Amino acid sequence: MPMTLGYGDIHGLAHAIHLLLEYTDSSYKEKKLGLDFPNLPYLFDGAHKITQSNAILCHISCKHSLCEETEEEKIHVDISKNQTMDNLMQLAMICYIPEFEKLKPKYLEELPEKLKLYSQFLGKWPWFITYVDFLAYDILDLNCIFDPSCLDAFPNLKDFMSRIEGLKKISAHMKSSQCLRGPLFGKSAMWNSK
Ligand SMILES: N[C@@H](CCC(=O)N[C@@H](CS)C(=O)NCC(=O)O)C(=O)O
Repeated sequence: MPMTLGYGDIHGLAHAIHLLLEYTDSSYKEKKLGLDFPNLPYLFDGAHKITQSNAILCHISCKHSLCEETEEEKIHVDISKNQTMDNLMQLAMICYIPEFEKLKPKYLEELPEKLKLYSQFLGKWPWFITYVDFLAYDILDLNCIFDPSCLDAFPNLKDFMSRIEGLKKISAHMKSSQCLRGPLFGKSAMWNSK
Protein backbone atom coordinates (compact mmCIF):
# COMPACT_ATOMS: atom_id res chain seq x y z
CA MET A 1 0.00 0.00 0.00
CA PRO A 2 1.50 3.37 -0.95
CA MET A 3 2.31 5.84 1.78
CA THR A 4 0.76 9.33 1.71
CA LEU A 5 2.90 12.39 2.23
CA GLY A 6 1.03 15.52 3.22
CA TYR A 7 2.67 18.92 3.04
CA GLY A 8 2.36 22.27 1.29
CA ASP A 9 3.67 23.21 -2.10
CA ILE A 10 7.07 24.13 -0.81
CA HIS A 11 10.48 22.59 -0.39
CA GLY A 12 10.44 23.07 3.42
CA LEU A 13 10.70 20.10 5.73
CA ALA A 14 9.41 17.65 3.12
CA HIS A 15 12.32 17.80 0.69
CA ALA A 16 14.57 15.38 2.57
CA ILE A 17 11.59 13.04 2.97
CA HIS A 18 10.95 13.19 -0.79
CA LEU A 19 14.59 12.37 -1.45
CA LEU A 20 14.54 9.42 0.91
CA LEU A 21 11.26 8.10 -0.48
CA GLU A 22 12.69 8.27 -4.00
CA TYR A 23 16.02 6.78 -2.97
CA THR A 24 14.34 3.86 -1.23
CA ASP A 25 12.02 3.33 -4.18
CA SER A 26 9.08 3.66 -1.80
CA SER A 27 5.59 3.71 -3.18
CA TYR A 28 3.94 6.97 -2.13
CA LYS A 29 1.45 9.54 -3.21
CA GLU A 30 1.26 13.14 -2.23
CA LYS A 31 -1.59 14.92 -0.63
CA LYS A 32 -1.23 18.50 -1.81
CA LEU A 33 -2.74 20.67 0.85
CA GLY A 34 -2.79 23.79 -1.29
CA LEU A 35 -2.10 26.04 1.67
CA ASP A 36 -0.87 29.58 0.98
CA PHE A 37 1.38 29.50 4.05
CA PRO A 38 1.74 25.86 5.09
CA ASN A 39 1.71 25.50 8.86
CA LEU A 40 0.05 23.76 11.74
CA PRO A 41 -2.71 24.07 12.75
CA TYR A 42 -4.71 24.28 9.53
CA LEU A 43 -8.44 24.27 8.97
CA PHE A 44 -10.20 23.19 5.80
CA ASP A 45 -13.72 24.54 5.54
CA GLY A 46 -15.18 23.77 2.13
CA ALA A 47 -13.06 25.62 -0.40
CA HIS A 48 -11.29 27.61 2.32
CA LYS A 49 -7.88 26.40 3.40
CA ILE A 50 -6.74 28.39 6.38
CA THR A 51 -3.55 28.49 8.45
CA GLN A 52 -2.54 30.86 11.28
CA SER A 53 -4.39 30.11 14.49
CA ASN A 54 -5.86 33.60 14.86
CA ALA A 55 -7.10 33.59 11.24
CA ILE A 56 -8.78 30.23 11.97
CA LEU A 57 -10.44 31.63 15.09
CA CYS A 58 -11.53 34.75 13.22
CA HIS A 59 -13.02 32.67 10.37
CA ILE A 60 -15.05 30.47 12.75
CA SER A 61 -16.15 33.51 14.71
CA CYS A 62 -17.33 35.39 11.59
CA LYS A 63 -19.23 32.35 10.31
CA HIS A 64 -21.24 32.42 13.51
CA SER A 65 -21.76 36.17 13.65
CA LEU A 66 -19.48 36.45 16.65
CA CYS A 67 -17.35 39.08 14.99
CA GLU A 68 -16.56 42.48 16.34
CA GLU A 69 -18.64 45.22 14.75
CA THR A 70 -17.81 48.73 15.86
CA GLU A 71 -14.48 50.45 15.37
CA GLU A 72 -13.91 50.30 19.12
CA GLU A 73 -14.62 46.55 19.21
CA LYS A 74 -12.24 45.93 16.32
CA ILE A 75 -9.45 47.77 18.13
CA HIS A 76 -10.24 45.89 21.34
CA VAL A 77 -10.05 42.54 19.53
CA ASP A 78 -6.84 43.42 17.68
CA ILE A 79 -5.08 44.53 20.85
CA SER A 80 -6.13 41.55 22.91
CA LYS A 81 -5.47 38.84 20.32
CA ASN A 82 -1.94 40.19 19.77
CA GLN A 83 -1.39 40.56 23.52
CA THR A 84 -2.43 36.96 24.21
CA MET A 85 -0.13 35.74 21.41
CA ASP A 86 2.80 37.71 22.88
CA ASN A 87 2.16 36.22 26.32
CA LEU A 88 1.80 32.72 24.91
CA MET A 89 5.13 33.10 23.10
CA GLN A 90 6.80 34.39 26.29
CA LEU A 91 5.68 31.30 28.19
CA ALA A 92 6.56 28.95 25.32
CA MET A 93 9.97 30.55 24.93
CA ILE A 94 11.10 29.85 28.48
CA CYS A 95 9.60 26.35 28.38
CA TYR A 96 11.59 25.41 25.29
CA ILE A 97 15.05 26.55 26.33
CA PRO A 98 17.52 24.46 28.31
CA GLU A 99 17.88 27.27 30.91
CA PHE A 100 14.22 26.79 31.84
CA GLU A 101 14.87 26.26 35.58
CA LYS A 102 17.09 29.35 35.70
CA LEU A 103 14.53 31.56 33.93
CA LYS A 104 11.42 30.28 35.70
CA PRO A 105 11.79 32.50 38.83
CA LYS A 106 12.01 35.65 36.69
CA TYR A 107 8.93 34.61 34.72
CA LEU A 108 7.02 34.00 37.95
CA GLU A 109 8.17 37.33 39.38
CA GLU A 110 6.91 39.22 36.31
CA LEU A 111 3.67 37.25 35.95
CA PRO A 112 1.52 39.29 38.41
CA GLU A 113 2.21 42.52 36.47
CA LYS A 114 1.12 40.81 33.24
CA LEU A 115 -2.02 39.39 34.81
CA LYS A 116 -2.85 42.75 36.37
CA LEU A 117 -3.11 44.19 32.84
CA TYR A 118 -5.61 41.48 31.85
CA SER A 119 -7.54 42.12 35.04
CA GLN A 120 -7.71 45.88 34.36
CA PHE A 121 -8.54 45.35 30.67
CA LEU A 122 -11.45 43.09 31.56
CA GLY A 123 -12.50 45.41 34.40
CA LYS A 124 -16.08 44.78 35.41
CA TRP A 125 -17.09 43.29 32.08
CA PRO A 126 -18.13 39.62 32.01
CA TRP A 127 -16.23 38.85 28.78
CA PHE A 128 -13.29 40.09 26.77
CA ILE A 129 -14.94 39.95 23.34
CA THR A 130 -15.71 37.43 20.57
CA TYR A 131 -13.08 34.68 20.04
CA VAL A 132 -10.64 36.62 22.22
CA ASP A 133 -12.50 35.13 25.20
CA PHE A 134 -11.12 31.73 24.27
CA LEU A 135 -7.63 33.09 23.65
CA ALA A 136 -7.67 34.91 26.99
CA TYR A 137 -9.01 31.80 28.72
CA ASP A 138 -6.24 29.74 27.18
CA ILE A 139 -3.37 32.00 28.28
CA LEU A 140 -4.84 32.34 31.78
CA ASP A 141 -5.33 28.58 32.01
CA LEU A 142 -1.74 27.89 30.87
CA ASN A 143 -0.44 30.26 33.52
CA CYS A 144 -2.64 28.61 36.18
CA ILE A 145 -1.13 25.25 35.25
CA PHE A 146 2.31 26.85 35.45
CA ASP A 147 1.57 28.60 38.76
CA PRO A 148 -1.71 27.41 40.33
CA SER A 149 -1.99 30.43 42.66
CA CYS A 150 -1.28 33.07 40.02
CA LEU A 151 -4.89 34.32 39.84
CA ASP A 152 -5.48 34.55 43.59
CA ALA A 153 -5.09 38.33 43.51
CA PHE A 154 -7.38 38.72 40.50
CA PRO A 155 -10.93 37.61 41.33
CA ASN A 156 -12.39 39.03 38.11
CA LEU A 157 -10.09 36.79 36.06
CA LYS A 158 -11.00 33.77 38.19
CA ASP A 159 -14.70 34.58 37.68
CA PHE A 160 -14.11 34.99 33.95
CA MET A 161 -12.52 31.53 33.79
CA SER A 162 -15.41 30.02 35.71
CA ARG A 163 -17.86 31.66 33.31
CA ILE A 164 -16.09 30.10 30.31
CA GLU A 165 -15.90 26.70 32.03
CA GLY A 166 -19.59 27.00 32.94
CA LEU A 167 -20.75 27.47 29.34
CA LYS A 168 -22.78 24.36 28.60
CA LYS A 169 -20.93 23.27 25.47
CA ILE A 170 -17.51 24.09 26.89
CA SER A 171 -18.23 22.23 30.10
CA ALA A 172 -19.34 19.14 28.12
CA HIS A 173 -16.24 19.35 25.90
CA MET A 174 -13.94 19.62 28.90
CA LYS A 175 -15.41 16.44 30.36
CA SER A 176 -15.02 14.55 27.07
CA SER A 177 -12.04 12.50 25.95
CA GLN A 178 -11.65 14.90 23.01
CA CYS A 179 -10.42 17.65 25.32
CA LEU A 180 -6.63 17.57 25.29
CA ARG A 181 -5.43 18.94 28.64
CA GLY A 182 -1.81 18.08 27.96
CA PRO A 183 0.97 17.79 27.21
CA LEU A 184 1.04 21.51 26.65
CA PHE A 185 4.16 21.59 24.55
CA GLY A 186 6.11 19.50 22.07
CA LYS A 187 8.74 16.89 22.76
CA SER A 188 11.68 19.27 23.03
CA ALA A 189 10.13 21.46 25.75
CA MET A 190 11.66 21.43 29.23
CA TRP A 191 8.26 21.59 30.95
CA ASN A 192 4.96 19.85 30.26
CA SER A 193 6.20 18.14 27.10
CA LYS A 194 5.16 14.94 25.36
N1 LIG B 1 1.72 31.86 13.92
C1 LIG B 1 1.39 30.47 13.70
C2 LIG B 1 2.41 29.62 14.39
C3 LIG B 1 2.26 28.16 13.99
C4 LIG B 1 3.35 27.23 14.49
O1 LIG B 1 4.44 27.66 14.90
N2 LIG B 1 3.03 25.93 14.45
C5 LIG B 1 3.91 24.92 14.92
C6 LIG B 1 3.12 23.99 15.83
S1 LIG B 1 2.58 24.84 17.27
C7 LIG B 1 4.43 24.03 13.83
O2 LIG B 1 4.99 22.98 14.09
N3 LIG B 1 4.29 24.43 12.59
C8 LIG B 1 4.68 23.58 11.50
C9 LIG B 1 5.90 24.04 10.80
O3 LIG B 1 6.50 25.04 11.24
O4 LIG B 1 6.28 23.38 9.84
C10 LIG B 1 -0.04 30.21 14.23
O5 LIG B 1 -0.51 30.96 15.11
O6 LIG B 1 -0.73 29.29 13.75
